[in-house]
Amino acid sequence: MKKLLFILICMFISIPTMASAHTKLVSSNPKEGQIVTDELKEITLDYAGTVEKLSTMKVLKDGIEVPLSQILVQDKQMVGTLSAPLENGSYIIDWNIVGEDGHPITGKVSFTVQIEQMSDKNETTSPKVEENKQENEQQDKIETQTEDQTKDQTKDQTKDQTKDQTKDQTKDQTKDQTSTKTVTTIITVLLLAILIMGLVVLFKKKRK
Ligand SMILES: [Cu+2]
Repeated sequence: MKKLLFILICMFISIPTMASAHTKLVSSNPKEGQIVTDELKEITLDYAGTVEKLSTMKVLKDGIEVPLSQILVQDKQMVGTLSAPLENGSYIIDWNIVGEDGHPITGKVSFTVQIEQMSDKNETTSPKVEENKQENEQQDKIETQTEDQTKDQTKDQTKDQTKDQTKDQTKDQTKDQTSTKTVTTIITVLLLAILIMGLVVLFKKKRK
């Protein structure tokens, strides 16, 4: 009987440890919401615990997969090598891992690539004829306006996407945490009941 009690107490102590052993994403390159201004060759995801070899990641631009030439999983890190440098635009890293405890976990990291193109600057060289100058100036104005509009749009889109994703992630995390809490509570209540029953049986035996 004492042995049983001992086992029950041990189980109680081990519950919180079981619930907290979840393999989370600790950091990444690029980070969530980052605006990348240099040529990007690799995507790095760092986790709180060891990641299984089955783990994988996808890079998406407007929902279309961007090819990765290699995905390397080592210890707590997953590195994806891009087959070509990324064009300017908004991207999403869609990762899918199997953690230390065997739990499959998914998540997303969104980022933007905004590399300044040198060719745009070279276009604004002074023309020789005055007539051409005026025409060019007008064109430049139009171009600048269009650029500004595009920039604004991209900013707005990125903001919206980031907001949505943050919301989704928070929801997922909250769900996950809630379900873990519920399971823990149920187990605790059950074990408490068993413990009380065990104690009752123990006392009855002692009285005899
Ligand atoms: Cu887990």
